[in-house]
Amino acid sequence: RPRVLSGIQPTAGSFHLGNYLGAVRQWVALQESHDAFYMVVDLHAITVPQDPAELRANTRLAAAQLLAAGLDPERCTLFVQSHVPEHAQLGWVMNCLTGFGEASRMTQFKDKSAKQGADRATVGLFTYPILQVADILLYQANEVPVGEDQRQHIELTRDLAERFNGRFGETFTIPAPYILKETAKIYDLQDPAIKMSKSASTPKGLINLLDDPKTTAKKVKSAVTDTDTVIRFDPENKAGVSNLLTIMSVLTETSVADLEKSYEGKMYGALKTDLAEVMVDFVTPFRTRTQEYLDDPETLDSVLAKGAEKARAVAAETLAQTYAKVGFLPAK
Ligand code: AQP
Repeated sequence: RPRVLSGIQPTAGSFHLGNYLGAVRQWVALQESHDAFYMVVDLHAITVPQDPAELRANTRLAAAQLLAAGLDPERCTLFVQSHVPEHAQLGWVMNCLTGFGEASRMTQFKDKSAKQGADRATVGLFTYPILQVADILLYQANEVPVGEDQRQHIELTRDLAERFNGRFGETFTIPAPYILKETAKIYDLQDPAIKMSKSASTPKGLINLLDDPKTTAKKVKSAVTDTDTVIRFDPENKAGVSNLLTIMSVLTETSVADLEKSYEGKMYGALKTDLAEVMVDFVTPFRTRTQEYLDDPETLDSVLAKGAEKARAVAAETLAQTYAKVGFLPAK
């Protein structure tokens, strides 16, 4: 079975709809066909300041949401990044293989550091894509299911894997991004020109899966559309409506073409009302399931402990090979 690896940050508490449709939904599907490794990336979370107690709680919350979304610890390996020290260890080797200019070209860092102010951005935030390279290469992943915003980081991973293999001999699998075109980028409901994101979106533009379902319905109903009236998929000219159609299409497993047909002659309000209902039907059981996992932290922690053990077995082997290739003297 080909291997997949991906991660999600525990920073915001609730996952948002972009995280779910762009990434987590694919993770659930891929555990059936792939040898799947999924992790809560707490090392990445501290690239921006975190309250320790909140970080701990959000790490469990992220794991609970992944299980609620359908990850099955019998079918995939689910773990917390900091439980596997090899991530930081391989991260260092990858740091030493990356050019400063090469790292400086990462657009996510440029965007995020511009928002924070250059003086407040940490070196950790700057090297975060390089830690991500290590995350992926440690597991010899063939594919990495992510949203479009991560494409550049997967490219960097491929470059560094090829560089290492070229310099030290065949060591790492070259991974490919696994990005589904339809859901690669879910847009902000209030500003469909930008991606839905925990940091850039306004509360009204961001659907948090753990929001009260009434709030979710309200946000859907007040989504920005356009002054036209036709319900048609046309991302360039009708970004808001197209975003709603994408979300509806995925959640109801109906093609966009069929949706366009069924909404022929209808107003935007009809689509929004239906989507609000679909969203409520989706988030209500998701919230309940998440809470059930949170109510049983012992079981949750033991799932994560088993996951870390399975992950470490793979990660340790890759790290040992890497250290040997680099020329580190083995510890006796
Ligand atoms: N709007 C989106 N559409 C599709 N996929 C998305 N992802 C995030 N936003 C969208 C994907 O979600 C996965 C987990 O992301 P993360 O943990 O790295 O979170 P993030 O990218 O930091 O989430 P945000 O909201 O985008 O955070 P900020 O505001 O900090 O940039 C990834 O696979 C990502 O592609």
